[in-house]
Amino acid sequence: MAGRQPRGTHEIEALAERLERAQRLRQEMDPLTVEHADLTVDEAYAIQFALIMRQSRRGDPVVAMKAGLTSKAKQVAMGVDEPIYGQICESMILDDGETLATSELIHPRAEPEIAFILGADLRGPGVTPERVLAATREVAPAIEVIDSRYRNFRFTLPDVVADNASSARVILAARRSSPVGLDLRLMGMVFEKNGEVVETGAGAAVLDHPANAVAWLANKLAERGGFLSAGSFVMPGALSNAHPVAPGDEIRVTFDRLGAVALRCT
Ligand code: 0L1
Ligand code: MG
Repeated sequence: MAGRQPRGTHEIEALAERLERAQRLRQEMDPLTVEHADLTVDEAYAIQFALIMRQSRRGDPVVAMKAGLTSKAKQVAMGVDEPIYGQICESMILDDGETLATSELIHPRAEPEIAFILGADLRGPGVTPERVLAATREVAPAIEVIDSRYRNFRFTLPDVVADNASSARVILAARRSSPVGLDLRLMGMVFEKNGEVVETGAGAAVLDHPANAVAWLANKLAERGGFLSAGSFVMPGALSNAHPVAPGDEIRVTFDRLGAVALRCT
């Protein structure tokens, strides 16, 4: 950052507008860092917040949060050692059984997650995984549909942060379970695409325990004065790779003891 002032509101808004336009027109764009190689992660979060503020002003409020890049595989692929976060607006949520209209997105991919539904606020700093579990009312099988606005899903860390961590759609199973008595670290998962097993995994793929990802998120949000609120939910990150989805595809994710969640694509 030495040698220049942080980007001002005008430039942050202009960059958010570019991302918003790509999303609205379903058109891939070049990563922001092609033109702005010195974009910092802090500035990228400012762009993300500007993007989400535009959405909220149009009557689409933030109802949940996500952590991304929480698995070793994704961190190694991106060359980073810290997760990122993004925000989930009301319009991004699909009900259990609802179909995904892939024509609304650019190049969607589905990934398996365990959603945490909070019964109490989580305010950092100092949130521990134990506090996360105590504040969690229920957990549910979930699928996140990610959709980078960047060409060929290629980007640097600031790019993906600005692009709201590739958030696109989220589907939670109607069936919910209390986390009490469950070992989410050892929770086994089978991910099927069109009846074929394409991935298997366990909860430990997510920062060693998905509650670690929720704790990280609560503590990270505290840096900007934010927190995770009771009644909202958190997507802590994927247990495996994401897989592209196209019209006609059916995704099914089954967890030991938690049950299954399915997604049909048109
Ligand atoms: O939810 C995620 O882990 C996605 C984070 C962004 C990276 C990607 O689009 O794969
Ligand atoms: Mg995810």
